[in-house]
Amino acid sequence: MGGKLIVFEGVEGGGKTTQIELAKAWLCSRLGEKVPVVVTREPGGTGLGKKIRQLLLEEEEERIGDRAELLLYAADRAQHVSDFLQPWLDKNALVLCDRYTDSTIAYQGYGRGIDLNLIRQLNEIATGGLKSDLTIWFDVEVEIGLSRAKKRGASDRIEQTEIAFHRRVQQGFAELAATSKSRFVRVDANLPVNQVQQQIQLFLQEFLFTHGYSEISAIS
Ligand code: T5A
Repeated sequence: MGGKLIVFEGVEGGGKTTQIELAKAWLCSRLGEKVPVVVTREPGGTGLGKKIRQLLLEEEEERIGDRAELLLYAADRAQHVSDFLQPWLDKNALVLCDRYTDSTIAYQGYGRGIDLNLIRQLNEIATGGLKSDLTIWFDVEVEIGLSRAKKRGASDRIEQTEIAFHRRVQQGFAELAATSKSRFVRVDANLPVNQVQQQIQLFLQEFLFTHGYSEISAIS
């Protein structure tokens, strides 16, 4: 069957971190121990990645230039693919990943204005061509997402960027969803946690069925 990469994407505060854990628990309850289910994130899914994450998100006196930022995300991803994602996929795991290549298109491309083709090439280099099998897009209004993130605690470097930037990022995800319909699904992330969770479970149920996991579990 091979492992599968399921990515959670969207603007700040959409609820990805909350829902990825709920999705893991639900998948484990459906699949038992026969299929490993692992959770990871970008940036920061490896030891090197944790150091890169710190560089990217902590507020420093020296401003990180847009291209330097792009390359740091790419370095994090290259390490993540080779040391975490691919090894788990080779073990036939379901890998749930908080952000992946589409975040770079949306944030560094639509948000910062870096050429989209250049980013696609860089994504290709960093991933060696590894693509998500399913991308769940958390479509939340920018203001709602930012206020949730703010309530949670101190904002990081990117959350502090002006609102127009976050609107461009949102536009990026909307365009990606419209042009990559075969792997993108949209959840209405403005809704309460349990309703977002229900939408995700329906998509995951369909995904498991389509990819032959129904033979492993009690999925009907
Ligand atoms: N980035 C990343 C790039 O610019 N380029 C890239 O290539 C990549 C990979 C990562 C930053 O890096 C940028 C994007 C980001 O700015 P991060 O800390 O991982 O930083 O940021 P996020 O992924 O945005 O994580 P957040 O924690 O901010 O948002 P989440 O995970 O979407 O939301 P979550 O679950 O933490 O929820 C936030 C708060 O809202 C509550 C939660 O309890 C929590 O308090 N909440 C809800 N409240 C009401 N209703 C709901 N439905 C709720 N769901 C959650």
